[in-house]
Amino acid sequence: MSTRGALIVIEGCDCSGKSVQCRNILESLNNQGIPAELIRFPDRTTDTGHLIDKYLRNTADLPDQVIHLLFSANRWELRSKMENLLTNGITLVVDRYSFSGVAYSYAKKNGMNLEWLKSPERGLLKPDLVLFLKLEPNVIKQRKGFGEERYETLEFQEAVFRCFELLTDDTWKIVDADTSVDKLSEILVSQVVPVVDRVKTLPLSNLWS
Ligand code: DGP
Ligand code: NA
Ligand code: NA
Repeated sequence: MSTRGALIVIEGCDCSGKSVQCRNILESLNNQGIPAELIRFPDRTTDTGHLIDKYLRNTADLPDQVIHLLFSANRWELRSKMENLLTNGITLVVDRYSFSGVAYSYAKKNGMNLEWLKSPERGLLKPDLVLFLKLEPNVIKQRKGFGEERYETLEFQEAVFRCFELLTDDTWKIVDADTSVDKLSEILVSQVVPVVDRVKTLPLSNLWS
């Protein structure tokens, strides 16, 4: 019988170390003979991704509702590719997902409610595990590169952090990210491997449905 891969999502505020950790997790899984691939949202290489990239670098402006739907569309563009990889036994390590989608938009506090914000995400694949890298916005603020893009202010990151907390469920693990890169990678990998094993014969399901 063929078995599926696991859908592993890494979430966190800006500069919480997600991208480095995603690469380390991937390398570690591959070293252990677990086939895995990296996916990152937003995917700035697609047509929607180009516009999202301009928005984030402040060279394009869009209404909050429009950018919300574009980020979501950017995830929908990859849905079938992700499903194919997973059903072919490939584990996916995903750098940000629908939780960033809802948290970053909700943090704008402009009247878009949680139900409205979640709605375009419904039907995307449900992660088997969400690893949330928890780091105080005050620590994040000191990190290299912070402040370069649209959302990177202390106040906004604090709001995003509180919005993420509203989205936690039993697939989430909150991990203290204020530790060395290697130690953190070790902790994350130790969370991922049992999940890869556990979900092998479970069906895929949809997020928030
Ligand atoms: P990153 O490349 O991971 O630093 O993400 C770029 C920025 O985009 C970061 O500030 C988080 C934000 N972001 C990621 N996904 C979404 C989303 O779906 N909606 C909104 N509004 N922002 C997002
Ligand atoms: Na960023
Ligand atoms: Na980043």
